[in-house]
Amino acid sequence: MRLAGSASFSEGSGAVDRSTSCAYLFDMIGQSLPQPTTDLATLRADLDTWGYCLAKDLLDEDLVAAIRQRLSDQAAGERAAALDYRFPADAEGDDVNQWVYLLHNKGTLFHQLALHPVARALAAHVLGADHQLSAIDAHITFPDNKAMPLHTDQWWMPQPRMPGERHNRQGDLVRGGGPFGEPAPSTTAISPPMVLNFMWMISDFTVENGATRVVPGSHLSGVQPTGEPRSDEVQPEGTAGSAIVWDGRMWHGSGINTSTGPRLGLTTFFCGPVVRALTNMTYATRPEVFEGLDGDMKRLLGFAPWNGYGATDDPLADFARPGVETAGEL
Ligand SMILES: O=C(O)CCC(=O)C(=O)O
Repeated sequence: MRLAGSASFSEGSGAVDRSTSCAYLFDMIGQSLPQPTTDLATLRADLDTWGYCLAKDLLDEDLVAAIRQRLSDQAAGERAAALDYRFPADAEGDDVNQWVYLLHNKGTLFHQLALHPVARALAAHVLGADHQLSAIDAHITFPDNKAMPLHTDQWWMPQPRMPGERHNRQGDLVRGGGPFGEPAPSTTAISPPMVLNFMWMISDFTVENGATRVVPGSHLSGVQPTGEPRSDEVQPEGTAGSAIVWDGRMWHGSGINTSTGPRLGLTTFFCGPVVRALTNMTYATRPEVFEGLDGDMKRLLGFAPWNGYGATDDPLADFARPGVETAGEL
């Protein structure tokens, strides 16, 4: 594994401003940054300490090859049919990369990723035993792309406030609207993680092909990045079939692909059961796909009420019912 920008950390020479950076953690904890591992206890500890972890060798070669083929075919098919999604340059700063959404509709082999025991164990560790899928999408970074601005995945989470202070109105928060600050740990209470991004490496992730950039320890800062690149970013590399996993508060963004081929990332993005999912799973799941889902996958997609939330007519039912099956005007 190579870490872009790691020189600033390892030199310990003041290359990074220790009053504002999470670099101080190296001195305080005396640990190295997360390394790829298959040990679940280490993965959990890395998530807690650094805000991300590197889960090694989760999928065997044949499964990775099958997923890569299905994803590549789907991406090419969507592009040929002019259904491919690229963000407008003024929205995400990049209009080269392709996003392939709602992968659970596009091949049952993708369901294995959402149901994978390590993914579920880490989702449970961060979010609790009950969690849902917020998205199951691929992010394919192509050569000549732009770096994604640093961001967190829960910019919409209100900051804690002391009694008497004006509270943050959740519905008024805007993406990219701060509060901004430095990634050093907060000295006051911060919000918990509400989402977990489990980014599967369907091809090798390298510095050259735009591996995800992260700012270690930034999940404890309680603030948002401005989007600008930073000297304390690192860019962990990993092999296909592995995953980089991060806490929703972590500062991160995809990298620049200077290689000659695409980087295939696939996120099974988990959220707590009262968080609105990024993609509208219950509306978007195709009927023939729904028919083939088992209970666990239905629960992950949000078809099951959670303590009454997400119910249709019966809060205690195992699964919500579509409108056509509920009572209308009588
Ligand atoms: O594709 C990547 O490396 C990062 C994607 C990302 O930032 C996100 O899903 O929030």
